[in-house]
Amino acid sequence: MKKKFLNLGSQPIANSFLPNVSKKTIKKEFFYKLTVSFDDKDYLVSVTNPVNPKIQYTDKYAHRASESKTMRKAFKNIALKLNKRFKPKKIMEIGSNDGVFIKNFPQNNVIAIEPCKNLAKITAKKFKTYPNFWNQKLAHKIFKNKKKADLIFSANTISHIPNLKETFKAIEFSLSENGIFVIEDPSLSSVVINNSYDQFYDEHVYIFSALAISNIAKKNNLRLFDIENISTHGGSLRYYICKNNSKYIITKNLIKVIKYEKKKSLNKLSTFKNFSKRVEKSKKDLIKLLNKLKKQNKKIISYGATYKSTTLFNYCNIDKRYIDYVTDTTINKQGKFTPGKHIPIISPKKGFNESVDYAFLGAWNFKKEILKKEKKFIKRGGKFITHVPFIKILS
Ligand code: DWN
Repeated sequence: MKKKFLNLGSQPIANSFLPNVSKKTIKKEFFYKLTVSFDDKDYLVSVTNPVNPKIQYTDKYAHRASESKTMRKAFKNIALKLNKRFKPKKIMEIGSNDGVFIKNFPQNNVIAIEPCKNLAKITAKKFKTYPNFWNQKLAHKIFKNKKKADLIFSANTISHIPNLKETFKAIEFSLSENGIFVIEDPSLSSVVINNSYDQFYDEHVYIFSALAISNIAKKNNLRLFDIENISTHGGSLRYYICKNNSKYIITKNLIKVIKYEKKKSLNKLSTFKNFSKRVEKSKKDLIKLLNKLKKQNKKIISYGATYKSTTLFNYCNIDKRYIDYVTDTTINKQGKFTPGKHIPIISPKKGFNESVDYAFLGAWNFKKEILKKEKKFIKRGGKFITHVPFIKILS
C-alpha cells in the first residue's frame, strides 16, 4: 500500500523553461502537487500522482546528456565495460537522448529509442532510431520474428516511466535467452543519505532501490543478478537484469547491496518519514543562509539550470529576491527562465564573472568537475553553496 511521506508543494514541469516572462506565458504554466509515497509491498518510492508523459517529453526536450565531461566519460567507460564483459551483437538503448552512449558502438548493431523528437533527430542521422515511447507494441514491432537484443541499456530513463509492468514485459519480450538489461538511475540510498530531495520531480516518477528493482524484475519473468554503485548523478545504482532461465548467477556484490539497503531500512516507512523531517530543516537552513547573505548585499547566482533545482527553488520559494540569475552551458536553456520561479538563465561566459560573490550549486552532482573548472573564482574569494548533504558554504 502506497503511503505519502513527503510534500514538495506545487511544482511546475521541471524542464518547462520559459521563453519569456510575459503574462500570457506565465498564465499558461502548468503546476501539479508533488508528493512522494512509499509502497510497503514492493518497496517502491514514487511520485504519488505522475504527470502525463506527453506533456513532459516533447519535441523541445532541454536536457542534453553529453553536456558534461563527467557524463561523456561515464558513458564511454560503461560502453567499453559492457562490450568487454558481454560482447553484445545487437544493442538497444531506451532513452538514447543525444546519442552519448550509443556513439560508442558500431552503428549497424544499434537501435535507439527516444520519444523526444528533437533528440531522435540527432541520433537518426547515424543510428536506427524509433522516436516513440517504449512499450510492448513497439517491442513487437522491432523484435517479432527477429533476432532479439543481447544488450538493452537505459540510463536515467526507466525511473521516468510510470507503467513499469508494461516496460518490463516489453523488455522480457525483446531480450535474447542470455541477453542482459542494464539500467542506471539515482539510488534511493544516496538520496536519503545526501538529503537530495531535489531528485524528486515530475520526470523522476521513481527513485529506485535494489530491493524494489529486484521485486519488479521477479514479477516479469526477469531477475536482478548483479549491481554496481556508481558516482553519477549524486550516487546511482547500475542494475544488471536477465531472463529468469538465463545462465547468469547472482553476484556477491548484489547480496551485499541488498543487505546494506535492509540495514538502512529502505524497506520501512519510518526511514522516509525521518527523511522528510530533514528536508524541511534543509529548506529552513537554506533560506536563513540566503537571507543573511542578502542582508550583507552579496550577489548570489545559481550554477546549472538543472531539473533538480526546479524542485528546490519552487519548494523553498527561491526567486530573484535571492538569485540574480542562473548560468548554464546548455545553449537551448540560455535566454530562457527557470520553471515556476522565472529566474533568468544566461551563459557562464556572460554571467559567471567578478561581480559574483556566491554561486549556489544547482548542478551539485558535478561538484568535482565544477570546482576543478572554477579554480579562479574560488581563488579570488568566490564561494559555492550546496544543500547536499546539508546547507554549507564550500570553503
Ligand atoms: O534524469 C535526468 C538527468 C539525467 O538529467 C533527467 N530527468 C533530466 C536531467 O536532470 P538535471 O537537469 O538535474 O541533470 P544534470 O545533468 O544534473 O544537469 C546539469 C546542468 O548543469 C545542465 O543543464 C548542464 C549544466 N552544467 C553547467 O552549466 N556547467 C553542467 C556542468 C557540469 C557545468 O560545468
